[in-house]
Amino acid sequence: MKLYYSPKACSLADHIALQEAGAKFVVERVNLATKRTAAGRDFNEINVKGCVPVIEMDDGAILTENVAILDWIAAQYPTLGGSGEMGRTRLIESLTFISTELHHSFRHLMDAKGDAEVAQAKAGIQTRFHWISDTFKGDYLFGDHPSVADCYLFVMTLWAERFGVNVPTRLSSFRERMKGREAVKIALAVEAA
Ligand SMILES: N[C@@H](CCC(=O)N[C@@H](CS)C(=O)NCC(=O)O)C(=O)O
Repeated sequence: MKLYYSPKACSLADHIALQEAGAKFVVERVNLATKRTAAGRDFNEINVKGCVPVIEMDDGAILTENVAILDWIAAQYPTLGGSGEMGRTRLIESLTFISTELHHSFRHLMDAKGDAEVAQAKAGIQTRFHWISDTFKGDYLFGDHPSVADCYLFVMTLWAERFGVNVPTRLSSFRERMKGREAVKIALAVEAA
């Protein structure tokens, strides 16, 4: 299995989740500006949408979209899923919120022009971080161990740090807790290399 990624992009969530799972996989870096992979392939031929993450299965099948990839990883490695009777549904609920509300809101911030637009975009992101922080069931979204949704949320909190967006204390503690995890350290080191 191969994960196509771009350093510190949203694909870091999938990278961390695969590390947390102990999955057997390789990674290949994508230059999103040139749409070339490290091996020199045209990335648009791998994913016509031109964006990471992409998982290439051993049989050549291609899987795209964070929500689908992270849900697939949780299905293979159930300790990374949601817990309880509604576990899968709660997981999809969190993944969808992170994708469509948080991840998407960062696009508004990146596109914002002028102080007023930047302040408005940051306020929108902060509101969404507050909403999701109120759903925590413990140190992580679903209790005392991380799920694939925590991996995705962690990347959003890293982006918050990078773009100067304040997050609630529960989420800054979560960010530091995640940074201390071996899987996170490995994924970050691989992407920094
Ligand atoms: N709908 C996709 C969006 C993924 C996405 O936004 N990827 C960004 C990096 S975080 C990307 O590859 N953008 C293409 C580009 O910058 O050219 C998903 O949720 O997986």
